[in-house]
Amino acid sequence: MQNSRRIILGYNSGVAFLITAFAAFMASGANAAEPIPWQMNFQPAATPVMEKIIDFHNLLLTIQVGIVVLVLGLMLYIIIKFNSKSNPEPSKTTHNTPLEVIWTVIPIVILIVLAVPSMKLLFFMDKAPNPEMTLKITGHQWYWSYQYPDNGDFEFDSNIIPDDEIKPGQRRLLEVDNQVVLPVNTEIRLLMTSEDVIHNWAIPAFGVKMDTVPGRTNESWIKVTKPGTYYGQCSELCGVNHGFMPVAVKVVSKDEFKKWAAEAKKEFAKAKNTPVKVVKMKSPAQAQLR
Ligand SMILES: [Cu+2]
Repeated sequence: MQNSRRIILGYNSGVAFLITAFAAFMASGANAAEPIPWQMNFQPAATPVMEKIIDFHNLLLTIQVGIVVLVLGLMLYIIIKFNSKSNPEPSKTTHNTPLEVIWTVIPIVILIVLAVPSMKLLFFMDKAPNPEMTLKITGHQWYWSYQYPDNGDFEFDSNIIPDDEIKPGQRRLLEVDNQVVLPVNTEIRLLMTSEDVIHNWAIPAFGVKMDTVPGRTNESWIKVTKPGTYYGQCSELCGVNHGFMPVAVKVVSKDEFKKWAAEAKKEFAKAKNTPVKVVKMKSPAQAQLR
């Protein structure tokens, strides 16, 4: 994608931009679960919720395009047919009852057509009917901690990998020291809260973006259908390091998850009493703030 950016800067032509944008749009479907340069569409869905969100988005888009085309067509028709040259003597009509009924009823019908699937989706996203396990997520300034109450009740912190420790191939600002590991094809209840201010646990490929509020537990759910590593970020302004508390979830087979959980329980039991690691990010924005 670096090349395409250079094309645009080099030729600075609208056509090159359109070609690049289209290429990025087509390429965005092939990527796993992270933002890519020039991405024009959603990240590919990894959960039933995100699949439904994308379907609903496409429905909205279809209706919107229909409305735009209809209104544009009517305007062109009026401009051509009723301009002062072709229609020198305008009609003096001020009311047309059937027309007024139609232009009131059609928008109502459109709103109902939108409201029904929208509510259905909201209820579907709300809760997992039969969760097989729970993951508890706590937001902190500025890292996440995760607890596995059904798999040995261990807990660990997940901190960003700062720029000076990032290894080749790792994603800057998205990689963490301890990834959340979860089993594939499992209905997982997510319980979220915060220790200090409001954060927001969000992963685009999962269709989850939920506030973590101090003193309150919010619930969401996921059922990841494809193994892989999925990235997200805190999505609620939570202070100076808001941009530096990414979410990284590694989804593995059920067997691999069991093995990982057994090991993690031992590993994180030892780490329980160690002080919280404070990660210092050196970004231009922070340098200015100091
Ligand atoms: Cu935050």
